[in-house]
Amino acid sequence: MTMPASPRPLTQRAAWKALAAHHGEVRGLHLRTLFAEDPDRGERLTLTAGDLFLDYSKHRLTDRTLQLLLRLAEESELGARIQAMFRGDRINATEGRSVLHVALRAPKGSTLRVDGEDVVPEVQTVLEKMATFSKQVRSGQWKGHTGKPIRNVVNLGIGGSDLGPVMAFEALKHYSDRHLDFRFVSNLDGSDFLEATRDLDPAETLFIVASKTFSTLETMTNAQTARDWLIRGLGGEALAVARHFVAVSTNSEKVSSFGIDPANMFGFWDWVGGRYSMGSAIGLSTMLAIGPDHFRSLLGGFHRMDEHFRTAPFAKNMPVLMGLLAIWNTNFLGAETLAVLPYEQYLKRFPAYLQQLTMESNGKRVTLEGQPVDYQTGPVYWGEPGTNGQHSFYQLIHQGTRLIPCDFIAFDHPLVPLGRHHDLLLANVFAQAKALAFGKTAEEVRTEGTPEPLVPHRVFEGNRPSSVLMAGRLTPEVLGQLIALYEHSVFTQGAIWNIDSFDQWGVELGKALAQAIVPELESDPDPRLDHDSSTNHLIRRYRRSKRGL
Ligand code: G6Q
Repeated sequence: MTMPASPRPLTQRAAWKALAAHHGEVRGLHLRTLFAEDPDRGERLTLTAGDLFLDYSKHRLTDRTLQLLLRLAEESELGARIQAMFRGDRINATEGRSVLHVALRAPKGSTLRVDGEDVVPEVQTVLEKMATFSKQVRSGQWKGHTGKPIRNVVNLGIGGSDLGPVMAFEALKHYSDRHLDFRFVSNLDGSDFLEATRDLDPAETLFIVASKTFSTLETMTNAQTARDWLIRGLGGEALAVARHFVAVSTNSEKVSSFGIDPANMFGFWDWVGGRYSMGSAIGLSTMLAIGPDHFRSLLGGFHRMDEHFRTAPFAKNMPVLMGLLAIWNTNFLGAETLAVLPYEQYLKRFPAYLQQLTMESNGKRVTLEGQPVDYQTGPVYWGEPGTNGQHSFYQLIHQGTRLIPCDFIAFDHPLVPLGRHHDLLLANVFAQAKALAFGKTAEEVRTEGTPEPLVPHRVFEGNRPSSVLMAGRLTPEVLGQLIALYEHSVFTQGAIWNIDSFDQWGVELGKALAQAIVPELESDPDPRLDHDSSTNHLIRRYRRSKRGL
């Protein structure tokens, strides 16, 4: 296992100690005061990177805070870690793997090496194969077993092989070919498959089995069910599989033993982590939906942010800054979660996508050296599109007892203008961020003539931090930049916490236990159960109920 040399333990770094002391000095400061004392704050504490604009002025920090956070990044050797990633070092130490999703979006002709071998040409070859296939399907040239063109595409995948494709499909629907219908099946629960396929004609349906390992229980179970469904629907023709199934995987042996022609397999590599894979062949459904040119623009957007992250000085580096804001809010202000609030309905699956990216990456409790951390790591990311959330959970953000930093995401232009909708939408973004920061004092509430007993209920304390992230409009290129921004912010946080942001051992235990329990649920004679009393009882109860007892 290769382990990069680590800097001094986090809480012993000079900048960390200075931040802890500094927090004691500024904890009482209210955003009202910070803004009153610095009239230019709202213009000054902003940053542009590529097509993205970030207003971070409504965070509870001073220039000194920023200075110390930037020093913390230096002391954490963030620069060296960024270089190590781009150099193809095996920075995923516990799995001994390089972490090179940036190679997926590197332009033709550039070079990124893994073990001395330039991986960019293979990436480009797969992209070209995807493009050829996409054009055939989109034009109707690719025919199903009975000679009909494909009308429906069903992606079978889970986790990193599902969340990126679903999110990107929803986000870029505006650019998609509306003649094709896209469905995404991930859950082991059979109702997911049944609902997704109930109105589809097998003769017009293409399944993409998206699985890096081609051994994931959920995806393989769904793929088997899909195979049966297809063969049943096409009159028992096993040959039909060849025209209706393609695979995205790193495992060609398993793909061919499933019955998929390796010619219809789109490969990727073990240096692409599942949750970082939507720019690889895992994005095949995205390319089928929006076409190869838009897919290239999406990759171009990713690359633009990759380059910004790699080259911009930390003080002007948007992902670094966002990562540092998360560190400040999590480790010093004590925030436990972060709400992602896109004011763009097409981004409705973006918070779910980010949950995996952020929480699977930074939900770790030991350092790279295996020592328990003595500080908090990854916050809980969650969210829903605005304005919907305003009519539900925003109450707690405004007046609850917890501190919940928010990322508002909005666009200057709607994809399709419709009356006054966009001005009304944007007014709400600005108003929410303002209300969270400045609130409403008791005096202000009284001035409005509020009866005294109601005054405490109508006071908004304010001082709730938020970022406002904006771009011109939601294009494939902008989406690429937005995702890469969060990816690299996650990297920044992980580097400072000195954890492995690229493994996910935490998902293993439950999987292994489930494998052991399956035969206990399926066996005919009552099995001997050696679990704890709760698990034993749950299994017995389920077995009884299943038999109608
Ligand atoms: C992501 C995780 C995980 C993975 C799924 C699907 O980083 O590794 O979510 O993507 O378990 O794995 P397969 O693609 O191998 O089916």
